[in-house]
Amino acid sequence: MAINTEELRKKFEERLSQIRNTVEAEGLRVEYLGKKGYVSALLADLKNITGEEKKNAGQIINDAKQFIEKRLAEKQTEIAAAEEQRLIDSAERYDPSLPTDLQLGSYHPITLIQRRVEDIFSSMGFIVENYSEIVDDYHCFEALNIPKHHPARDMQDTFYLDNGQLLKTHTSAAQNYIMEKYGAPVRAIFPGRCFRNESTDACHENTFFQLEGIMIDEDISISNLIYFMKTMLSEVFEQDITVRLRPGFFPFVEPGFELDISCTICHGKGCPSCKNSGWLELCPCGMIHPNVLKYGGIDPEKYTGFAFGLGLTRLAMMKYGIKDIRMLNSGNLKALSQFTGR
Ligand code: FA5
Repeated sequence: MAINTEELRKKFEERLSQIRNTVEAEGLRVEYLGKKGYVSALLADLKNITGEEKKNAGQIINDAKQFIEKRLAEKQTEIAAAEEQRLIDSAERYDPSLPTDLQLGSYHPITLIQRRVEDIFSSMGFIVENYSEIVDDYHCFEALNIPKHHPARDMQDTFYLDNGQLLKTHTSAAQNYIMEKYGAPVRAIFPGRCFRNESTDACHENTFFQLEGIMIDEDISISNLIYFMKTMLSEVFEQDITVRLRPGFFPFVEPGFELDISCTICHGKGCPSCKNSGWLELCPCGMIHPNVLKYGGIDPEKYTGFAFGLGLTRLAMMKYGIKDIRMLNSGNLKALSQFTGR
């Protein structure tokens, strides 16, 4: 039985000329060189012949196989070159005179600290939620037990839009949304940018970040709150830091606490970064007020929970030793890069 691969090569060439991309090229390779391909079928036929004839036929098939492999490789190179050209043709024009020694960027200290805190809470079963920067009065205040004309609003004067909405003054504005969305039990954190009509100084900005957290379940107590606060701070700082917990008033928690950190810039001695007090208010917290649970559709007879509002921007200051909070919004790459290792 004589083996002839002329027809096979001709058909292959015909098919090859129609190939336009790597996927089609791979398909053709499988069709010809795959286990069930034409070449394998020819090789299987060898068992029907013997001796010199078998040797010759084997050689012919091998030649054909090598020919196909070579032509496929050439086609792949051709496709890659065409693809590159296509990208070059479609690419935006660039200025070849731009300097080539541009420094790589780095993450902002707040992004770094936010990711760290998110990782810590995620590992403890908290979900991470996003919330809008523009909110309504109900979510920012009323659903948090702060009715109109309540004096607590004075502390959080903000920027109002013409349509009555406002730039959120605190991440607590998302509490009601999270409660309605998930019901109880729930563990969630929600970082976000906050805005306040505020005179700025070394530890106050008009635009800053907080990271809020709530945990609601049956039998949640202050001990749970303290445990999570301690865990978060020791994981963030990875060294001993001094904190203090004192009573604090927020209409949406009862009881409420102020959690202060001993200033890491002056080590508690007093400096402009901590308004010379040696302490910085960092993470107020408390047990969620029953009214707030009720507004969120959660039965306060059955469930209790804690909430905290971590000052993320201040945490970045304390973690990286940033003396003046205003530097964080300054866009000064040279200054910022000191804290992020680039
Ligand atoms: C609040 O915003 C409450 N929503 C926090 C809260 C949540 C209390 C849940 C209880 C339960 P306060 O206004 O104190 O509270 O802000 C919280 C933290 O945000 C402060 O401790 C501080 O770390 C940070 N912060 C507040 N104002 C500024 C500011 N102007 N600049 C930088 N950081 C600020």
